[in-house]
Amino acid sequence: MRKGLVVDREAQMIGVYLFDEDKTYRGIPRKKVLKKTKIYAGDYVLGNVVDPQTFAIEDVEERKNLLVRPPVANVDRAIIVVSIKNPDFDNFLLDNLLVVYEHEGVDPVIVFNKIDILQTEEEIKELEKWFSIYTDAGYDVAKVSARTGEGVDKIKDYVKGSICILAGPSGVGKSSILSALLGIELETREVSEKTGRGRHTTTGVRLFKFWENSFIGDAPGFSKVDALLFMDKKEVKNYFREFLRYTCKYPNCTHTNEPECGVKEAVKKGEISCERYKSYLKIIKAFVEDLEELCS
Ligand SMILES: Nc1nc2c(ncn2[C@@H]2O[C@H](COP(=O)(O)OP(=O)(O)OP(=O)(O)O)[C@@H](O)[C@H]2O)c(=O)[nH]1
Ligand SMILES: [Mg+2]
Ligand SMILES: [Zn+2]
Repeated sequence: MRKGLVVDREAQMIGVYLFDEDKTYRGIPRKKVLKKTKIYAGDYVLGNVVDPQTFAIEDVEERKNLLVRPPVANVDRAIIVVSIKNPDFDNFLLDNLLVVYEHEGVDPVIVFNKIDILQTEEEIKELEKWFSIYTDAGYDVAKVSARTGEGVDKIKDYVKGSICILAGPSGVGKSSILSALLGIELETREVSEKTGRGRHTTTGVRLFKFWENSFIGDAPGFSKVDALLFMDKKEVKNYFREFLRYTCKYPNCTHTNEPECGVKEAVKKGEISCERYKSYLKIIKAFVEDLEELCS
């Protein structure tokens, strides 16, 4: 049997890419396959070419992971696109997303798009503030404009040799970045003047071949993500990267009201940002008595 990658998945359509032929077939799953599992973009499938357009899918390989939004399997990296303005930056949404991706074993990269529309000193300061916060937390962060092309080249390096998806709120420019990367026009839409967000134009999932062994997928945006739908409260602390640098008196410390907590000490010293720490507390719905004092 031959191995292919599902690169197109929309409604009844399954596109299977065969590496050795550099060609995409229409995949038709055998009944026994459908009984076993659904088929997602990013799935590695085994089967045979049965005519010049058709690949009969006999089996689906075990997945490394399966993301829910977008529904893509075997994702190595996520490019999380956000903007400071139009739509406004939502750090709580970003922090939830980061936790979810770390939990799924996906390596996230943060891209601030639309830097071309930042004009006032205040807006630029805002960008620099969040840039430092996420860099200090241990993430790769890029400043980009899909419109002018600034910074787009840097993203190319992230995609190399991986299955990579663009994720983030609606209207931040995910499809525009993908168009800029690929040098083709994809469907984009205007951000609603009233709400700063808009209707989702991207439907279904498609992975575009970028280089040898590199695929990148676009997905519809969203306005809310709740990390607790993906894991237990107790696990969340493991997915705030910067927390892992510190040790606490109690190994199962939740970094809330325990004594001699290394994370809280780091917050107090300014080594961990209060914004990130507050997001953590908000995700796990915890209340810390001396928060004001820590973050003064
Ligand atoms: N000024 C400016 N506008 C941008 C930039 N990138 C995208 N836009 C505009 O922002 C709007 C939304 O862009 P999309 O690429 O459709 O955003 P998206 O994240 O794919 O949105 P969804 O598919 O709804 O999640 C469009 O009007 C784009 O032209 C940018 O770097 N600068
Ligand atoms: Mg889009
Ligand atoms: Zn602690």
